[in-house]
Amino acid sequence: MVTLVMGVLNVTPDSFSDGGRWFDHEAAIRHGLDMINDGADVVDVGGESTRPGATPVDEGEERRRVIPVIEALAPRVRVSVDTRQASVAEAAVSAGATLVNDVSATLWPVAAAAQVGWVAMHMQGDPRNMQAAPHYHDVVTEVREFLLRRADEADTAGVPEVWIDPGIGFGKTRRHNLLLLRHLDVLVATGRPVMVGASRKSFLGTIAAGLEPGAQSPPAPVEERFEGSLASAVWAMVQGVRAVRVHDVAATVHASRLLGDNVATTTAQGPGTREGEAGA
Ligand code: PMM
Repeated sequence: MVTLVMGVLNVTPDSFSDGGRWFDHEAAIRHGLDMINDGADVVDVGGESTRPGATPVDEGEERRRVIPVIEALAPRVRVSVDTRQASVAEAAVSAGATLVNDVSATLWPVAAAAQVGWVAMHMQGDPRNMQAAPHYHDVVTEVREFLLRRADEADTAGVPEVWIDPGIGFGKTRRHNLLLLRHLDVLVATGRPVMVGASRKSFLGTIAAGLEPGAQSPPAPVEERFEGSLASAVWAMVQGVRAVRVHDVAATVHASRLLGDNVATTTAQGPGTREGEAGA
């Protein structure tokens, strides 16, 4: 199965990964169209930065940022709205979004009322304080239990499509992030469709910079996190994750098609078959 690729479109002045670049509506729409050309299955439009330490945005301002962009892109591609605010999610659905990507994992009633999909993401704390001192006894089990509880509530409320996402970087140390990535199979085994977003996150910068775990030196800048982002996405695809949320759409779509075709070929011909290698 080909993993879906969700392209990130932050219409914000301050996101860690691309803050300010797509803040102007015209530029945001152009970037969305580029991601569609690059093969994005979904474009995720967000108007509030959730980077560590970010302060919340007024709901009216958040709506002003995202709605014109959603209206322009929704006729061309599936659009999700990345928000923690019910009123923003409702307005986004009216503008054409069919998926509520919810880092607060609280908006399932909105998705149920509008009969659209919902992504429940795990976060410990909130963006203002989440990286202060993340703590778990067993991060994989705790994240799994939390997501399953929320997903069950969404089912009961009648949400037609429920995704779970471990929330890489949201109240997690580098070790927590790496454990969650290593054990993605635990989430996949729940039978729920799993989404993962590791793209350009800070822990990849610490690895790119060759830092020891817990070192206080600054991580490598986002421009140096591409390899780690693509490697994480490919790993997630191999584990059976159904969607990856990424900034570098073209490369990730390429990888997804490669793996999807490869799996289809081995399944059709049986494992170990080398026939047709020189062919199409
Ligand atoms: N990460 C960010 C924002 N929204 N949504 C989901 N479902 N999963 C994520 O990992 C996620 C998200 C933060 O990253 P950004 O600033 O690059 O958008």
